[in-house]
Amino acid sequence: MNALSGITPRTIDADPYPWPWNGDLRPGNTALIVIDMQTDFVGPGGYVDHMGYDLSAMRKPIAPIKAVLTALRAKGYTIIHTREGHRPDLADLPANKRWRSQRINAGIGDPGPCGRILVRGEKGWDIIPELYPIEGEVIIDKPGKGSFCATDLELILNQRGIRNIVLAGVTTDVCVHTTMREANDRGFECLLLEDCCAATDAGNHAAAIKMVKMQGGVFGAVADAATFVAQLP
Ligand code: C5J
Repeated sequence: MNALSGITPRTIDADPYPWPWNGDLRPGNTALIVIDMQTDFVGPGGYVDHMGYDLSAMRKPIAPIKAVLTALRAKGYTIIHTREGHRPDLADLPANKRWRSQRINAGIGDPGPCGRILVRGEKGWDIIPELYPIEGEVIIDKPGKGSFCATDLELILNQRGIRNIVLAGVTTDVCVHTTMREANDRGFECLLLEDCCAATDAGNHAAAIKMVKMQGGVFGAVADAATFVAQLP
């Protein structure tokens, strides 16, 4: 029994501690957030492709995320997907974000083979077919890197009684990390699934994973998809 809560602990083998901290892991209090698995980030002709990064690295998490989705759907866990993107009139696009993207030939709002880059409603902005949400799953449209900024994510998590968040998606060092930090500061208990994430730079991916685990798990803990699925209550 867990001294803190009186429950029989259920945890996942994770680094640097068995997750979650209090052993209270159930479908009723745990959500998976799949971050920005959009064509613009992992598909040909999208935003990341325009910037010239290696798409094969960005696509590696698709299979493990799919396995995690299948397991969580079967057990009734809450599943949330996010999409980074802007209004067609770009009223929610900070001028400096646009300027930086234009400097590297991936101007947000500019036309491309998948439609206007990172604009809501365009082909490139939507979630890839392999991981498309099914009925009943929550989709959060966010204008920024963090999933809590200018969205109703926190309200939805609180309405559902979610205390534990499992993170997957891209990119490890940007939107996944920002979301994890935002969630951690709000008191959510976070687990990052290492092989369900990717970054445009392999060194940044590794550093982002390392950062989570420092100081005893300063932002939470890290596990892999196979361990998570095998040990999921
Ligand atoms: C970036 C993201 N990297 N989803 N967005 O611009 O990480």
